[in-house]
Amino acid sequence: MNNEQNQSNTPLNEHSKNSQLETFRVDHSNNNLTTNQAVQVANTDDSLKAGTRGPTLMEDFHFREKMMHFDHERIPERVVHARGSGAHGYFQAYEPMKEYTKAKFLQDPSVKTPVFVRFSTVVGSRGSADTVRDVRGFATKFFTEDGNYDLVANNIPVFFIQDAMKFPDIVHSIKPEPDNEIPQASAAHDTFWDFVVNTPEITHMIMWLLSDRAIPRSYRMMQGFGVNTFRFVNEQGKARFVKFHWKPLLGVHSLVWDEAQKLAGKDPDYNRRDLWDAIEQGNYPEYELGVQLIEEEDEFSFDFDILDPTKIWPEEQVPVKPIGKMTLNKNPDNFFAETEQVAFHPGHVVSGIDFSNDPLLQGRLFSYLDTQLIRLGGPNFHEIPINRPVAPVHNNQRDGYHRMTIDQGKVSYSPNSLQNNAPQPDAQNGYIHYAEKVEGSKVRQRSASFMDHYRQATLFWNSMSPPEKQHIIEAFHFEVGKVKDKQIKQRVVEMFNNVDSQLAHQIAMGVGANPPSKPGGTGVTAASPAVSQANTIKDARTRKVAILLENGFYYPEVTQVMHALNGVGVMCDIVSKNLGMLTSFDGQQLEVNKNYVTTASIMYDAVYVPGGRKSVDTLLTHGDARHFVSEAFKHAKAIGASNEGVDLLNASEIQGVALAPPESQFETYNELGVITIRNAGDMGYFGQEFIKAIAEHRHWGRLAQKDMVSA
Ligand code: HDE
Repeated sequence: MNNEQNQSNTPLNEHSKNSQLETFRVDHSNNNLTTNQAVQVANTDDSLKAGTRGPTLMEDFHFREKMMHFDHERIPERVVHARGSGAHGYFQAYEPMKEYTKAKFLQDPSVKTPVFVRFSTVVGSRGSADTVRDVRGFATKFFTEDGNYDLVANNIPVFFIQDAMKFPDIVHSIKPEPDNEIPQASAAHDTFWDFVVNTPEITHMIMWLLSDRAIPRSYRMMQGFGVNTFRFVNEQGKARFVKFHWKPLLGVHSLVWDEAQKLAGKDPDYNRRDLWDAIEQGNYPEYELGVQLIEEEDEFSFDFDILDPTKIWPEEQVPVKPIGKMTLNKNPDNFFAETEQVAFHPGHVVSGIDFSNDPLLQGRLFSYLDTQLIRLGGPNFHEIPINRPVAPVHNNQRDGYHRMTIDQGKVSYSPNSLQNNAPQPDAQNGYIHYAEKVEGSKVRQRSASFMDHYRQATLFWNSMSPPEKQHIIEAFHFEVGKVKDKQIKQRVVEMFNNVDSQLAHQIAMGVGANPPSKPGGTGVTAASPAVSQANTIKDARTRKVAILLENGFYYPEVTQVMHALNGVGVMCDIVSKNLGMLTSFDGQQLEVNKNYVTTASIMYDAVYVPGGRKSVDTLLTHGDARHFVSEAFKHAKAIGASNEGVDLLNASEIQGVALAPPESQFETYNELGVITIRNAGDMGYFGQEFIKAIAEHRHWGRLAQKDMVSA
C-alpha cells in the first residue's frame, strides 16, 4: 500500500508505475511452501486422515484453506471485452499542447508517462479465440502526475448505436443465443441480424464490422479510436471538441477470413501470442496518438452531428494532428493480477480533458464504474495494484470490501476543524468541469441531426479498394448466410440497398435472397481515402517467414537470405517434417524450429523455399509442404523460391504466375508477390525483392488466381 510511495519526491518517469508494482511482486522460486498464514507446510499431497483409508479430518487447516481458495479463484468475466491481453509501456508527447489542453502529460516531451494497455475482443468469453470477426478494444491507462487518465478505445471509429440506453439490447442480440448458448464469439446468427434490420443507425458500423478491420493481423497493426467526442480545455478555459486516434507505426493490416477461421482452431491465442512474443523479442509495438479538433463555434458546420457516435469526422475534412507516441515494452508478470483486474473507465479523466453530450458517452460514464463493483467485488478496486494511480490519493472515502489503505486519524469528513479541513479541495489545481451552458426540456428523444444513417456508410463503401469491397461482400455471405430466418435475410438486402445498390445485389446473390425491390444508394460519391487499409504504411519489420527445408539444402543460399531478412527485422522459422537438426548439401547444420504438425502457413506472413536438389525432392513428396505453399498463395502472402525450390511452387496450386524457368540465369522473377530465381549465386537482389513483397503484406492482384486454389 503505497501512499508513501505515491508521495515520494521522484519526478514522474517511465518507471514510476513499475516501481510501485514492485512493492507488490512476490518471487516464490526459492522458498518453502507455507499456508496463507505463513505457517510452513510439511506435506501438500495427502490430506490429514484418520487412518490411511479413513475419512479426512476437519482439523486439516492446510487442506481446507487450499481448497477454499481454489473454490473461489474465478471472478465474473467482463460482460463485454472478456478476452483480452495487456502490456506495459510509456507515452511521450511530441510537443507542448498548451494551446489546446492543460493536461499535464501532454506538455513536456521529455516526460515518459507510464501506461498499461489492454487489447480485447468484444463478444466472446474469456477463453474464446482471438481471430474471430469482431471489434477489438484498445484501452489505455495513463498513470499521469495528475491522476489516472483512461482512453478506452476500439479499433473501429464508429459504434452500433447512438444512445447508451440500447447497449444491453445490442449486446444481448450479438452474444450467444440464450436458449442454447450458440454461437460463441460470432455475429453470424439470427438474433443479431434481427436486431440489425430493426436498427437503421447500425448501418455504418456493420460496414466496418464486415470489413477487414474486424480481423486484425496483430494488435500491433491496428488503429485505436476514442469513438466518442470529448473536449480539450486549455488553461484559459477555452474548449474544443476532440476525437482521439491511435495509429500503429507498422501500419494497419488484416488477416483473410479463411485464415482467421483456421487460426481460431490451430492457435486460438494468435493475437495474444503475437503481442507477447513481439515484446519478449524487443519488437516493441508503437502507436502514434493523434487528435482531431473542432472549434466550439464550428459545432454545426458539418453535414453530420459531431456528437453522433455512428459518424466519423472524415480525416480529409478534419485532419488528425499527431501529438505523441506510445511504446509497449513490458509484458505483465501475472495475467490475473494485471490484465484481468485492470479497470478502465472513460470517466477517468484528468484536468484538460472533458466530456461532450454524446449520448453514448454519457451512458458509458455510468456503466464502467458500475460494472467493476460486481467484477472486482466492491468499491475499493482502485487499490488493486494495477489500478493504483502513481499520484497520491487523499480523501474521506473509507472502508468497504477489501480495503487495504490504513487511513490514520479520526477525521473522515469534510468540513472539519480537527485537521484544518484536510484533505482540502483546491480550487486552483482541482479538476474543473467545463462550464458548458445546457438547457432544455426533459425528453426521451433523439435529435433530428442524428437521423442520417446511410450517407457515411456509402462514404465508407466508396472508400474501399476492390479487394476490400470483395471481402465485405464475402463477409455478408458468411454472416447472413448463417441466418435461418428468410425474412431477416431479405431485410438485410433492403437495408444495405440504402447504402449501395451494387452491394445489395451482391449480398442478395450470395445469401439466396431476392435482389432489392427499389433503386438504392444515397447519392454520396465522395470517398475518404484515410479509411482504406490499401493506403496504410507498408513495413516488413517483425513479419514472420517460414523457410521450408529438408536435408540436402544449400547452406549459403539459405543463410544469405535469412541474414538479409533478419537485417530488416523479419523473423524466420525453419519448418520441416520433423523437429531436430537438418544437414545441408555440404555438411552444415541448421535446427528446425517447427514441424508441419505444430505450425501451418497461416502462422506466417510469407514462405520461402530455398534450393538444394535433395531437400526439394524430399519436399515434393510431402503433401504438407505443397499445401503450405498453396495455402500461402491463396491467402495472398509473399512467396519466395530459389533454384530447385521453384520446383515446389510448380508442384503446388500456384496459378497464373510466371515462375523462373530451369534454364533462366540470375534473373529475379517478381509476379504478384511470388519471387523466384534460378541458377543464382548471389541472392542479394532476390532478398531485396522478397523483403519488398513481404512488406506489401498481401498481394491482392492475385484475386482471380487465388480463388482457384483449393487450399
Ligand atoms: Fe465499453 N464497456 N461500453 N465501449 N468498452 C466495457 O466495462 C459500455 C463502448 C470498451 O479492456 C465494460 O470494465 C457501454 C464504446 C473497451 O477492460 C462495460 C457502452 C467503446 C472495453 C462497458 C459502451 C467501448 C469496454 C465491460 C455504450 C469504444 C474493455 C467491462 C453506451 C470507444 C476495457 C468493463 C478493458 C468495456 C460498457 C460502448 C470500448 C460494461 C454501456 C463506444 C475497450 O462497462
